[in-house]
Amino acid sequence: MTESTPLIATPEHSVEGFVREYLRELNFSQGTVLERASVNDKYLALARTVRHYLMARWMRTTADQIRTQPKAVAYLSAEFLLGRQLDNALIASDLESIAREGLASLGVDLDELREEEIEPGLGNGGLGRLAACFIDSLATMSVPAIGYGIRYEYGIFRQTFVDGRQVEEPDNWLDRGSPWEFAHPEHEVTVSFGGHTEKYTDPSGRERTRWVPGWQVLGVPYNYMVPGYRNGRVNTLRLWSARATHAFDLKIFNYGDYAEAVRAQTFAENISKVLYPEDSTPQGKELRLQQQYFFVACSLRDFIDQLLPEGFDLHRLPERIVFQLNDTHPVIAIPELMRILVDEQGFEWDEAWDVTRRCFAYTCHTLLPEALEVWPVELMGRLLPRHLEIIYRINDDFLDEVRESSGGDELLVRRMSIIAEHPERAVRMAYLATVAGAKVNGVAELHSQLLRDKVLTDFADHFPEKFTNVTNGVTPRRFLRLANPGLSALITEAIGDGWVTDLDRLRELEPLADDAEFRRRFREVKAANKDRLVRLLATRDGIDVDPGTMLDVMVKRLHEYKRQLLKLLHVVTLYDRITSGELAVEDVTPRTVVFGAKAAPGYRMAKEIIALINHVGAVVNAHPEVSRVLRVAFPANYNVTVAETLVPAADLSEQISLAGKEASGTGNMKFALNGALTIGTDDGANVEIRQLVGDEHFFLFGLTEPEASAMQEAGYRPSSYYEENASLRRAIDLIAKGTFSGGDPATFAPVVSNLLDEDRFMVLADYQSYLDAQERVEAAYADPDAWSRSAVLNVARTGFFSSDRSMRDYLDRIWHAEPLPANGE
Ligand code: B1N
Repeated sequence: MTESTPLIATPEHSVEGFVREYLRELNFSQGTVLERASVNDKYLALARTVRHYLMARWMRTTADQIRTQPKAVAYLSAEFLLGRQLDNALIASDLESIAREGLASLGVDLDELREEEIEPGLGNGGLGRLAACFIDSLATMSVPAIGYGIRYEYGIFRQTFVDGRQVEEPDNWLDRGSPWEFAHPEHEVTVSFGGHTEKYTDPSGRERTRWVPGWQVLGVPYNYMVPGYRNGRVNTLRLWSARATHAFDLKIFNYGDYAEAVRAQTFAENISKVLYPEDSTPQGKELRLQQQYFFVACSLRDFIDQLLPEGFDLHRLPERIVFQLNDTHPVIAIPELMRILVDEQGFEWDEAWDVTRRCFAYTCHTLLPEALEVWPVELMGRLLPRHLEIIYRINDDFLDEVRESSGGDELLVRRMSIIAEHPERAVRMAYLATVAGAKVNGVAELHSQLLRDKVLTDFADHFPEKFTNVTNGVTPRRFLRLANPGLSALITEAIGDGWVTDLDRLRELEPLADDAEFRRRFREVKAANKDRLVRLLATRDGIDVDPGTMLDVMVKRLHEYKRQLLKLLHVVTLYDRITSGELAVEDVTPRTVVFGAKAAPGYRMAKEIIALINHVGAVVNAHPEVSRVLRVAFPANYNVTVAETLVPAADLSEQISLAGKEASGTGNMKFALNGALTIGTDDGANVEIRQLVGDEHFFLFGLTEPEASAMQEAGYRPSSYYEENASLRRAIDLIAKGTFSGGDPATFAPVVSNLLDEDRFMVLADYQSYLDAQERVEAAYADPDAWSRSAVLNVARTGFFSSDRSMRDYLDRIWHAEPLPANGE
């Protein structure tokens, strides 16, 4: 056997072959028979069967990479929000109809088994989902790539509501078995923490440093298949799980302290126990820094020891790898590579720096100052003493360079220091990434511009060639082909199926926007998608939705900057106008406003806003008049699986962040691709969506970023809007006087005073403009033909937002790597 032709038993791609394989799995892996199998047994057997079909492609892809030693991309991310695996594996391997037919012949319903899968929720929101889209695209484009992350035992919490308030429950996603992963304890890696450093003289007389760690843990890799779409390729996602070292507990066992040994084990295994549930506002917790170092240390070791040939000259590392840093979470990989090269491999500092600088690139995902990670020097020094020394040295060298190029501008030097002095000494991870990274990119045009102009200004002046943009994208496989089979079939009938891997081809639909018959069928698909959503919300949440209403959807993490409150003020205003008699129900376009949002458990205001939405919803939905034309639906525990049914059903997509705050957004792209129209501000990727679809097919409102900044500088006074706008005043007064809290004004007083006294994200300033835009929405929706024409044009013109295009941009602008030759299917 040679590396390039691994010997794999591949099951036959036919209904009979599938059934044979399935029964073997049910009998021999699940240890049961069809007659007695639970739904979970049947699901697990199905997952394993599908896995078999991907195995040969996986092994072949891996063997090709080892044989040809191409430059590879390692995507380092603390989050991969994968969503369910079964559906995606079925479409990637072209097994859907075979599986459906085969199972049916055994009296088993494929759809019932699909529902059995608990999605791996190993991410918070957009950033984690982006990582999942990117590895899907890399596999589909045959790019040699590996995803590295953490196998959290508990993913993002399960959200429930008690009296309308969010309650979090642990997400025990591994409980019922995890058929998609392959543990490789034999490839465990040791990771060190704590201790101190010491100087010594090596045999050649050189002064060197070594790290004497205080404690260690093991990282066990778990491999996941990342199937390309029908291209014969399967890449790898490698997630690390923490274990106690054998030596550690052995020593304690020998002292006879069994309980202490078990405690130590728990301590070590805590590292990969739980995903931090914060989106955009990381808390500087010690365990979080442990997680970050744990997974990047494992990943670098793994790449160097497992994926490079033995004896590889690490001076040439940049020819073989680029580590893409998904935000600052993996940035500690930079001093880790320096440590490996200098302390372990005996490189001179400058040689090591030269290699390191060319191995990393950094993606920034935010503009919010509070979201930029900093680690207190005290903590870093205690947990990673050698890394702190290395960071100091990098900083010293860099600041010398700044001093020299600026003619000794000490103010500039202080501003650019990787070490902040106030409010405490701390390492600014974004600065470290910018100094060390070969490239720095933002995630949408506007965001990249603001990054240069406002957040990393001094760095953009110092390293203008480093800065670039790559606009985010989403995978058309999951978010169109799989989530929207009706629209997919309609598109394929019209233009063929090439769009699934070449989304620009959606342009060919443009002429059909003027074809009345096509529009009629498009509306039929939308109606069927709405029915599907109505069934889901009825069975999953007991929520009753009228599919005849306009579906107005706002789903994303709950954050003040995203402004769920602005949407809610619109709802309250409609309620007020109808109940006061100002508006007759006959004159209102019936709509269902759908919210989906999780709040970080420690984010008080976000949780108050969730409660307020639920309380307003309860009053609106119970009102005999109002509820004829307006309803609020807030299904708990919004996740990738829910998105797959919700997005294709939406008519209106709410993308209403304050301009300059949402780095990109990716939900906005999913909705547009599925034919929802957007009501949105000039923010993040909305800007590019509007440019592509055209002003007439997008409902723009609100301040622009320069206007909002100018207003903040001049001294923004939210109460002046309250005083001057009667409709706004009435809406806020309704909340303030307790209309939605059983008459108790105290319940939502914190939300009200936050709006009136501070309103950091200028909800009140944009209120009137938002209401006006909603009136334009109503007018447009009244003409179904014109609306569906706009919707079709949204689909036809947003192929740009495929994550395949994002990957091409990264390859051209940042990675300079090449796809492997296709592996014909
Ligand atoms: O990343 C997405 C963007 O589309 C969104 O606009 C952006 O808000 C999101 C700390 C984050 N930025 N920062 C985070 C997540 C978890 C965490 O612990 C920060 N997420 C984003 C993809 O580019």
